[in-house]
This record gives sequence, C-alpha cells and structure tokens, in this order.
Amino acid sequence: MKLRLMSDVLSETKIKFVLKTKLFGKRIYAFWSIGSTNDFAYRLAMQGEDEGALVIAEQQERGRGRKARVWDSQFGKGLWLSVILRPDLPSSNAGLIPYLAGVSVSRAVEDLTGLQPEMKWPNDVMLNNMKCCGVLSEVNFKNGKIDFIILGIGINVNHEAGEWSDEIDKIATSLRIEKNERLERADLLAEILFQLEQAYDDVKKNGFGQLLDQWKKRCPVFQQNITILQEDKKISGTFINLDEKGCLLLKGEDGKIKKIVAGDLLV
Ligand code: BT5
Repeated sequence: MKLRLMSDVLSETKIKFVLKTKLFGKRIYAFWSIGSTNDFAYRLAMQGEDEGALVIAEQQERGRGRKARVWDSQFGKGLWLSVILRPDLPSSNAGLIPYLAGVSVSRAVEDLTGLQPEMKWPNDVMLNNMKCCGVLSEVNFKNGKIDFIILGIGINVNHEAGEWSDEIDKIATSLRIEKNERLERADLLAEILFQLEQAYDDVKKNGFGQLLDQWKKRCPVFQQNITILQEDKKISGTFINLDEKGCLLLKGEDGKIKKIVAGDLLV
C-alpha cells in the first residue's frame, strides 16, 4: 500500500516519463503543496515564462473557482494543474478557451475510462449530473492583445464518496466513484495534456467552430429550456447557441435573444 501510494506522487520525473506532448509540460513545476496553481502560473507568466509551462500540485491550500469561490483540492486525490498559453489569436477568442479545456478533458476521460462526461455551461465537466471537473481560465491582455492565458483545470480522480464537505459531497463526484476503480493520475494527466495540445493546434489552424460543435454535442441542455443565475437574478429561455466569443445565446419567451457572458446554470 505504502509503495503504491508513494509511486502515485506526480513528481517532475514521473510526469516527464508519461507525457506525450511537445508543448504542454515543456517546463514542469511540480509541487507537494501550493496556494493555487493558477496564481503560481500567473506569476511565472508575468515574469516571461514560455507557453506550455505546466504547474501541478498534489494539494492546493487556496484552490480557486470563479469569483473567488473555493476549489476543494485534497492531497493526492485529483489533478490540480495550470498551463500557460500564449496564443496568437484575436483577443475576442479568449472566452473560448474554457470550451477547449472541457472538450479535451472529456475526450481524455472517455478514452481512459469509457465514461461519457457531459458539459455544463460554462466550464464544468459532469458525470451522472455531478461535477467531476472545473476550469478556471484567466487572461492577461497587453496592448489589446492576449498576452497570456492561465488555463487551470481541477479534476476529481481518486476521491471516494464522503471525502468532501457535506456541501460539496452533494454536487461532486470523482472518476473513481463513477468507474468503481482507482485510476493512475499520471496516465490521465498525460492524456488530458495530449488532447489539449491536439485541440489547441486544431483551433489555431481551423478556428473554434468544430470544437464548439463538439462541446454542444456533449451538452444535454443545448437547445433546451434553461435558467441561468446571475448574482441574485434568474434568466430563463432556450439555449439556442454559443456565439463566436463563447457567450451563451438565450432566446426568451418574447423571442428576443440575450447574450449571456457569465453566470451559473441552474439544473
Ligand atoms: C470552477 O469554478 O469550477 C473552477 C475550478 C478550477 C480549479 C482549478 S484546480 C487548478 C487551478 N488552480 C486553481 O486555484 N483553480 C484551478 P466554479 O464554476 O466557480 O465552481 C466552484 C464551485 O464548485 C464551488 O463553489 C463548489 O460549489 C464546487 N466545488 C468546489 N470544489 C469542488 C470539487 N473538488 N469538485 C466539484 N465541485 C467542487
């Protein structure tokens, strides 16, 4: 047991050994414990770190979601990682990066486990209607262009039921819970970065159209009636499309189309 646990640690050497990417993981910053991988990657990027650098930790003490929400990042249970992107893309494309992450994680999970993740707008990957992965994409602009994007991904891998607080336990799941077996986090990491690199190369060459189609195919409420919560306001309508900036287009009962930039989908 002890040996197995030790070998599960995601050291730089172990990560290098399993990676099958050229760009992502070119530099690896692997931590036992860190505040937030996104914060660390942001500082690195500000200091000029190249695209492709990977920051990963066994545990985050201050893992973050959107709007400073807490992201539960228990030691050794999941993948808590951030990568630095410096895409030569129009700044209007920045809001599409979370979709890139969602589809890539979903493909990796599908390939390794046979499970079929679903997308929940804007940035969740779900299994059985429970959240197994969240994405936090943070952009820094310079002279009106994208300087860098920190793409943070948190995925629950080897948690067992009851290992979160009561509040999170009600909405979260892990791959282990869904698949009923423990997973090798290193293999999943390698596959996620591989899928991410392929998808990233593809959108840089061909645009985001196909990627967004993939996302919509995996989203069970696409073209259905939904309700979105923004602060304390609820907006309902039909989820008719995603636009070229990644906004959700919602058609109200009055036939008018609203662009939703941010919010939380109520189920
Ligand atoms: C997210 O925010 O889902 C983005 C999460 C991104 C986490 C990664 S880990 C690596 C990198 N470094 C960071 O500091 N962050 C990124 P949001 O959509 O706002 O959802 C946050 C909500 O998800 C919380 O308010 C909880 O309700 C729930 N939650 C927290 N921890 C969870 C977990 N481990 N699994 C499932 N749900 C969780």
